[in-house]
Amino acid sequence: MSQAKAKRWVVDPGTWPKVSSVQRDPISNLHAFRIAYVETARLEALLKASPSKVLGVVRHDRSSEGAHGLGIYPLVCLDLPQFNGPPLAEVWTSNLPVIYHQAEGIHCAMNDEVLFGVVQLEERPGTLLDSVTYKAYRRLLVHARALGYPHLLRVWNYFPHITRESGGLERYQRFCAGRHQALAENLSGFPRTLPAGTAVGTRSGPLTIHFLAAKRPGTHVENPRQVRAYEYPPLYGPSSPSFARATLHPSISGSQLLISGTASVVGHVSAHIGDPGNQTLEILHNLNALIAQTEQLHGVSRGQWGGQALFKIYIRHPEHFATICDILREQLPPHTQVLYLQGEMCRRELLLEIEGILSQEKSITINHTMLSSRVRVQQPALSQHAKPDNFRAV
Ligand code: 3EB
Repeated sequence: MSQAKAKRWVVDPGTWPKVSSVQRDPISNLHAFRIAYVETARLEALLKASPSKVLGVVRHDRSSEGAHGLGIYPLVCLDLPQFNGPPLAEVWTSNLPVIYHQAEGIHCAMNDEVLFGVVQLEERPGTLLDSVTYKAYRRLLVHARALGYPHLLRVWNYFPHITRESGGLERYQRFCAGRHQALAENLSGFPRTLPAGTAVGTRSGPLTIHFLAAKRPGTHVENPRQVRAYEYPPLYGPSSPSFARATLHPSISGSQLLISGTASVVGHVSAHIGDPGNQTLEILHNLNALIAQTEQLHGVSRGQWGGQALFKIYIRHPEHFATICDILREQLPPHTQVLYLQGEMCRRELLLEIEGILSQEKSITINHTMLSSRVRVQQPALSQHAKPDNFRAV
C-alpha cells in the first residue's frame, strides 16, 4: 500500500448528540463503536454538529450518492429500498479519537480498537464477478492489516443480480469463489477466523463491501442448528461461502454480538419454501440457538444483553412485508431498532434474511422477570433440534 498516496486526518474527539433514546451508557462513556438508525432528514444536522465522531454512514437510497461525497468519513450507498417509515441511515459513531484513511478505492475510519471501512468496485463489461470480488477482498485485507487491524469481525457484501447466471454459474457462486480465494490466501487462521457476514442482492450499483476489523481478535460463533457455511457441500457452488454465523467483539465497555444475515436454513437446506411466515419463525429459532450458543460458550448470561439492539430485515418481495412485519413486531423486543429493506437473497427460495447487533453493558444487572415478559417467541412448528428457548436475549 502506498502511504504517500494515502490521505490521513486525525480528528479530536468531540461530542456526538444523542441520536436515540435507546442509547445509554451509564458505566463508561468510552465506546469503540455504536450504531443507530437515524432519520436521513436529521443526518446532516447531526453530522455537522459533530463530524469528528463518525466512523461511517450506510444509506439505502442510491440517489444519496455524492450527497456527502466530501465527508471525510466512509459513506456506503446501497440501492436497497426501505419499506416503511421515514428514510433511515445507519450511523456508526465512536467517542474515541478517530483517524481517517483513503487509498486505492478504500475508505476507512479507525480508533484505538476498530476500523470501519468500505471498498467499492465497478464491474467492467467482460470481467467476471469472481475476479472483481477477489480484487476487492485482497485490497481490504491488505489495507486492514497494514493499518494494524488484521482481525476481520464483520463484512457486508452487496451487488446486483445476485442469482443471475453468468458463464455457467450464478453470480453469488462467482462472488463466493473470489471471496474464498482472497480470504484463503490472506486471512491468517482461515477458515476458523472468518468474520460474520451478509451477502444481499441490490437493485443496482457496484460491488460494495463494508467491514469492521479490529486490532484484537473477536470470537467467531457457529450455530448448532446450521452447518458451518464454509463447510457447505459443493451442491451450493464450487467454493463455499466464507463467513461465520456471528462474531463476539469484546470491549471494556461491554461486548457486541455481530450476527450474520440469518435465513431459514436448517443444516444446509432451505426450509419452508414459499412460506414467508414460517421462514420468519425459523429464522427467529436460528437466532435463539445462536444467541444461546454464544452464552454457553462464552460466559454471557441472558440478562446481560441489555444494551442497544439493532436488526436489519431484508425482504425479497414487497408483498411479504406485512406478514413478516406482523410477526417481528410481536417477537422482537420493543427497545430494538428495526430497519426493513428490499433486497435479494442468494438462494432463490429464501424470502428474507435477518441480521443483528446485540450489545451488553457490563456491570448492569437487568431484572430477568422484566426481560422475559418483554418478548415471547412462538415456537416454530418445524423446529427439530433447537432448544425451547425464548427470544429473551435483548
Ligand atoms: C445462508 O445461511 C444464507 O455469503 O456472506 C447469509 C449470510 C447467507 C451471509 C454470505 C450468505 C452470506 O447460507 C445466505
